[in-house]
Amino acid sequence: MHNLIPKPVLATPAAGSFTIRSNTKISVTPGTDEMLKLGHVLADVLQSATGFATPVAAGDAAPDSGGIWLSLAGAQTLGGEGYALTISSERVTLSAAQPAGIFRGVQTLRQLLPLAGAGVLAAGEIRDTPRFGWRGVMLDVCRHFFGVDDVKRVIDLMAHFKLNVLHLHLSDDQGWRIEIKAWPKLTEIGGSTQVGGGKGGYYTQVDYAELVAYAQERYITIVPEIDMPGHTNAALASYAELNCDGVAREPYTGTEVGFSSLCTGKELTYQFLDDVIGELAALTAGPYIHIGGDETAATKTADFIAFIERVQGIVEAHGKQVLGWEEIGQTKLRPGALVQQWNTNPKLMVHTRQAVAQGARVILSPANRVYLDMKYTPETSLGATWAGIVDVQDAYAWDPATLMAGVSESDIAGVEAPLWTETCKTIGDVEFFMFPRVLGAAEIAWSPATGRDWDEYKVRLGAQGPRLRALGVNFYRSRQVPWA
Ligand code: TNX
Repeated sequence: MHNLIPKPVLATPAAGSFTIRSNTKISVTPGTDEMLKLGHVLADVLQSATGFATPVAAGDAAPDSGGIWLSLAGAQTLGGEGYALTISSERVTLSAAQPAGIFRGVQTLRQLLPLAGAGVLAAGEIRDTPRFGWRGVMLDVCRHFFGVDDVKRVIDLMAHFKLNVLHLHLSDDQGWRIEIKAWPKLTEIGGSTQVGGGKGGYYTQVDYAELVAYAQERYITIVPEIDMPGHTNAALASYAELNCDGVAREPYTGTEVGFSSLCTGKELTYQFLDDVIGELAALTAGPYIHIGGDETAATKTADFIAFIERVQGIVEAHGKQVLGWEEIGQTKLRPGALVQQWNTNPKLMVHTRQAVAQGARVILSPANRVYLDMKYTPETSLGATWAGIVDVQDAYAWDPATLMAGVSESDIAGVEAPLWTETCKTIGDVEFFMFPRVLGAAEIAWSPATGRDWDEYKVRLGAQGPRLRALGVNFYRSRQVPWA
C-alpha cells in the first residue's frame, strides 16, 4: 500500500492477505449494466495479473467463498470519485458513492497487485477522495497529429493514475484536426499538414465520437479546444473569406506563435464560430468548450476583449460553459467560466487574478512545472526550454495553493499538464515527455498537500518503474529517481 501513486488519503495496512484464486468471484451492487461493466474492468485487471478469468455477477454481498464485492451501497460521503477499499483474508470490498469512484478504486487494486505470479493483496484499508475535481492532461494534436489509437493509448495510461480530463488542442496555425461538416475545407486544407511539413491528419466526427466514448468508459472527460482569435492560420488558409483582406493565407509548418488572427470585425467570423462550436458541442459529453485566447499578438486588445465576450455567448447558446487560457481574464467572464493559468512571469499573471476577482475558477498549468514539452535536462534531445528545464523533481515539488498570491484552494478547479508537440512526433515521444512527470501532476491534483514530500515520493515513483516497463511505456529514466 505504500507504493501507490497518487498517494491515497488514508491507507492502513493490516495483518494477512487476500489471494485471487481460480474460484474467486466478483459481485456488484446494484446489478446495473454500468456496475457489471466495472466488474469486468476489474476482472480484466485480475486476469492480466493472475491468468484467472474471474466471473462477474450481480449480488448484494461479497460472494461466499473468496469474494470481491463492488458496491454503491452505503458510501455516500465519498463524493463523485472517492472510494473505500477493505482487504481482509476472506474478502475484498470496494465501495463508492458513484461508479466513477469504483473505477478509481479498481486502479488502486491494479497497483496493489503484484506484477506477476500469485495474485496476493496485502490486507488493509484505504479511504480515498481527490483533492481537485480537474486532473488533466492536454495533448496538442495540431503541431503534430496523433491518430485515434495514439490518443486511446494516452487515455489508457491516464486512467491508471486517476487522471480525469483529456484536453485536446484541436486547432492551431499548423493544423485543423476536427471535421466540421459546414466548413469542409478546414480539414481538407487546414488538416493537410503539420510542423515540418508532414501530412498532418484529422479526426472525422465518427473518430471523435469514438474517442469521447472510449474516454467516458474510463471516466475521463474530453475537453475540446478551438484556439481563437490567434493560432488560427490553418482556418485562415482554408477559407479566404475568413481573412479581413479576403486573401487565403499559406499553410504554415513552422513553430512561431502570435502572427495570425481571425477577423474580429467581420460578421462571417461569428457565423463560422457558431457553426464550429455548434458541431463541436454536439460531439462533446462534458460541460466545457475551450476557446483558447492565448498569445494574440496579432489582435488589438480592444478587439480581443469584444471578441471573447461575444464568443462566450455563442458557447453558452450551444449549452456549454467557457474555458480559456488565462488571457481571457481581461474580458468580462460569464458565470461558471474557467481560466487556465500558464504564464509564470509574475507580470503576466495579472489576467488570472482578474479572472478570480470576477469569481472564475482556475486550472493551474504553470509552464515551469507541468509543461510536458520542456526538456528534462539541458541534454534532453527533444523539447523546449523557454519556461525552464523541468526535471521530475521540478514537476512534483510545488503546491497549487501556494503557487500564486491571490489564488487560493477554493479558487482552484484543478491541475492540468499540457503537452505541446512542436518537437514531439511519435507516440513514443509523447510517452517520453509524459512519463514519469505526469505521475507527479496526477498526485498533486489527487492527494492531500500535507505529507507530500519529494524524498518520499521519489521512492514510490521508482517502484513504478517495473509497472511502466510492463506497460511498454517509453519513460525517461531520470537520475533523480531510485528506479526499481
Ligand atoms: C506557448 S502556452 C503556447 C503554445 C506553444 C507552447 C510551447 C500557450 C497557451 N501557448 O502555443 O505550443 O508555448 O511550449
